[in-house]
Amino acid sequence: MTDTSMTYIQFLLDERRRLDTDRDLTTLLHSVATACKAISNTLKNGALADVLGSLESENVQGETQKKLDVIANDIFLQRCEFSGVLAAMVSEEMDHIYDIPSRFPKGRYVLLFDPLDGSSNIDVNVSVGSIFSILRLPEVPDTNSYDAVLRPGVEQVAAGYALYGPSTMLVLTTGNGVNGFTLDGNIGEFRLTHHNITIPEDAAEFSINASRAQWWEPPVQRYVEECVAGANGPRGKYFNMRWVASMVAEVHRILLRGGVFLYPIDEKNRDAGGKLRLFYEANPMAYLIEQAGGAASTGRERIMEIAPQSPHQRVPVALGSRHEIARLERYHQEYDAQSS
Ligand code: P6P
Repeated sequence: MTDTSMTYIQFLLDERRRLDTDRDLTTLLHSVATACKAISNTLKNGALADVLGSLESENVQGETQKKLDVIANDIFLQRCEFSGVLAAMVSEEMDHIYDIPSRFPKGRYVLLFDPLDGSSNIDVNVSVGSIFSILRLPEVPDTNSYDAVLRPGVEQVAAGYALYGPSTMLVLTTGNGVNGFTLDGNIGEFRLTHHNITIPEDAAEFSINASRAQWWEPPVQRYVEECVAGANGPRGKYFNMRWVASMVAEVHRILLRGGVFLYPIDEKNRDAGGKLRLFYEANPMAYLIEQAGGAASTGRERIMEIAPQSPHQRVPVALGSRHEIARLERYHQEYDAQSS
């Protein structure tokens, strides 16, 4: 019986005892949580702390960096390199793979992360998050090259996110289900509040940036139009729509009450491969959604089976309640069969 007042580190130690989890993974997951607590603390003062606004710089994605993008990235680097169990880190905010400084021991783990997802929401005080994915290499590499870390999502050993919302939460999977923890400000620790999160198989909400409708492929247009048609349409029921422009907030809502999140490939982003990044957005969220009983697809293939070609690769994303994703995949199959 899991004690829901259990702290995050107690939960990790309990999992390690019950499931013989690798000690180094426990160490790394503790370091990640510490980084998320530090970021939460930095965010909460907002404009009072002079950390809002943008920098002159752009990241590897060609996106203008927010001050907090860089601050959050530095917090992840400092808090996690110290763990002594990492071979390298890959961040949305860094062009190149981050080698662990020689003053720290190295290990077999690779941490892939988006330090502050949805940061365009920061200046208007809307929820943002941090997303992380963890791979374990066969051995400690002498030198780091991206080749060593270009592994498919099915090889993740852990993934999760921190959601900096009305409360700060950390949601985690190590391949044994999904559990949610809420930051207790009184003790400065995450405490287990959402044990064994299971996503509803059906949905009554969909999330998509509807301003891009003119560029969607027909199967996506069909799916969304049927949702909008509601009770008088083919679905025979009403759907609500949500778009927070913060993937972490969308995925969290979907994990707790069902739904689908779609960022499909479209005429405008096709050359880039889509909008969301495989390594530190799509794969970790896909792992969480699948572990909670949902599905995560590009519309045509399982996200976690994609063989990565580059560390900042973008992919189409459709994830959420299993029955909805199956329907969307069927629409893509029918469209592709008709087109060919
Ligand atoms: P758009 C944030 O930049 C992000 O990567 C996701 O968190 C979010 O779901 C999406 O992009 C928002 O995209 O096109 O609405 O700005």
